[in-house]
Amino acid sequence: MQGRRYRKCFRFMLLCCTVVAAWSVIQGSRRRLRGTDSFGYSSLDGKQDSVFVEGCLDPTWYREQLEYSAQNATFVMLTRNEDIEGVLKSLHSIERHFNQWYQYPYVFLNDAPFTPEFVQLVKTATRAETHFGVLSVAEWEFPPSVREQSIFQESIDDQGDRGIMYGNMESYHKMCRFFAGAFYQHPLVRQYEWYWRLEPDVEFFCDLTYDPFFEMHRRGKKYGFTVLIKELYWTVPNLFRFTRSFIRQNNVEVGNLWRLFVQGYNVFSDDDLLDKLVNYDHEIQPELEKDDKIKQLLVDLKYRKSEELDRDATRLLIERASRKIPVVEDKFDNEEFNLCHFWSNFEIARVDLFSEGLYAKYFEFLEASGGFWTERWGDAPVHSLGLGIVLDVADVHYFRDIGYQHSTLVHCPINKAGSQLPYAENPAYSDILRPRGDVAGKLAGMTWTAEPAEDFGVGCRCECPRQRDIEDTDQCFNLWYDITRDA
Ligand SMILES: Nc1nc2c(ncn2[C@@H]2O[C@H](COP(=O)(O)OP(=O)(O)OP(=O)(O)O)[C@@H](O)[C@H]2O)c(=O)[nH]1
Ligand SMILES: *[C@@H]1O[C@H](CO)[C@@H](O)[C@H](O)[C@H]1NC(C)=O
Ligand SMILES: [Mg+2]
Repeated sequence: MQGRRYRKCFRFMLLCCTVVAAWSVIQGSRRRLRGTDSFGYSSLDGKQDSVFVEGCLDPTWYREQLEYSAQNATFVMLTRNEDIEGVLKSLHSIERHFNQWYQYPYVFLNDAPFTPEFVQLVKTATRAETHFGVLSVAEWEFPPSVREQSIFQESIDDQGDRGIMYGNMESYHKMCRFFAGAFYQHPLVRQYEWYWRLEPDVEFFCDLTYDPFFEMHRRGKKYGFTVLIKELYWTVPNLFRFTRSFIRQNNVEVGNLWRLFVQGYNVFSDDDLLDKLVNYDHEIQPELEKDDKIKQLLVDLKYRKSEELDRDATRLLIERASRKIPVVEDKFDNEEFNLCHFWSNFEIARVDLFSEGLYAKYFEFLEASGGFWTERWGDAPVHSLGLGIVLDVADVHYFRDIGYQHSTLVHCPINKAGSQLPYAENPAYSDILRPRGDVAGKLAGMTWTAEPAEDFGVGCRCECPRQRDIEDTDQCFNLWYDITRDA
């Protein structure tokens, strides 16, 4: 008897130790994943942009504030009937982490009619208003003048042969072209002032207890993002060439956000010749040294006899006179696209930013160039270059507090210490958030906070996957950091 009890107790202790050990390994590797050199440990707040709310608020209290007003805003998702599972997953995540408290409507768009089952399943996943739209042929298909050319199909097949990601999928080209242009003109989208773009199979990791549309409105922001990454070069080889032509032909003065998307070659703004000869920083010093010698030689020529002249400098002068201007293939007007772009599967933005004015004109120009089918221009780099044209840095907001995953990329912030509140479900929503027998639903209802909270954190009740944050893995983020520091 005694022995068995002892063994039982021992086994229990062993179990406890294992759990504790596993927990510390998890915590340790999480630390390593976001090492102290990680952006996660520093504030990114600056004059241009800062996190709207660090940590949690009580949404009921927030909505009762006098200055608060619900915005003329909607979620929008383009999707297919067969994506229903991923659609429900995204809906469940956004309802659980945000929309149970705010109930913004949804617009679902599709190039084919939604089935009654799709509509019915979506309606069981939210109490908010839902709209379902079918795209017209003009909105979805390339124009007949393009489709009827044999080069159209050949061009798309060729992109497949060259191994360009999604290059040989005609539907993917249509999708990108749609999101780049027609999306904003769609009557269901145009009935709103703001949209939040969603995709099937995305996940949110933190609670958003305030209203992002209202905060954007109140602070005069126009575009919000969560992920900034580099595009694959071979999807957009000529996008920047056409973008620069658009700028030149229309005498456009670009916004100061432009700097986020280009590598500039204007090294010597006060010396035309040097500027042509030098493209990269490491070339500056040697070129300046040569230039000094040549300048001195030109002075000496006037006052000295030829045998007194610096032979070395004479050689340099002759060399320069016969030197070709070094050409950088993708350089236009002294600039090159650095391939950085806001990842457009998540966007919170004003509809009129894209539906009107210069961006709409820019899209028409790109459409006429044929690049949506001769190449595989993504809507994301098109949006970003367009935004670079029309916006300043201060018009853009980084939703750093929104933990988000699409495909394999993750951004998930550290929780803000001292500003965490217990999760309180909207009682009217319990049946929607916890469908019977659904494990995900049960998990979503849990109230514990697994993440440690830290002073420099920004998140509210985030439960992050153990994966390196995109903030720390893509160099475009360094650029955002630098740009929001100054100017
Ligand atoms: N109705 C419809 N929707 C589409 C079609 N192609 C893509 N979409 C939707 O457009 C959005 C983006 O398409 P995805 O295929 O997910 O593209 P992606 O996000 O770049 O690629 P993944 O990394 O594979 O997710 C998703 O919301 C899709 O559901 C299509 O042919 N018809
Ligand atoms: C919402 O905004 C759209 C676009 O500006 C406008 O047409 C519509 O009347 C607005 N709706 C409400 C309820 O204010
Ligand atoms: Mg996707």
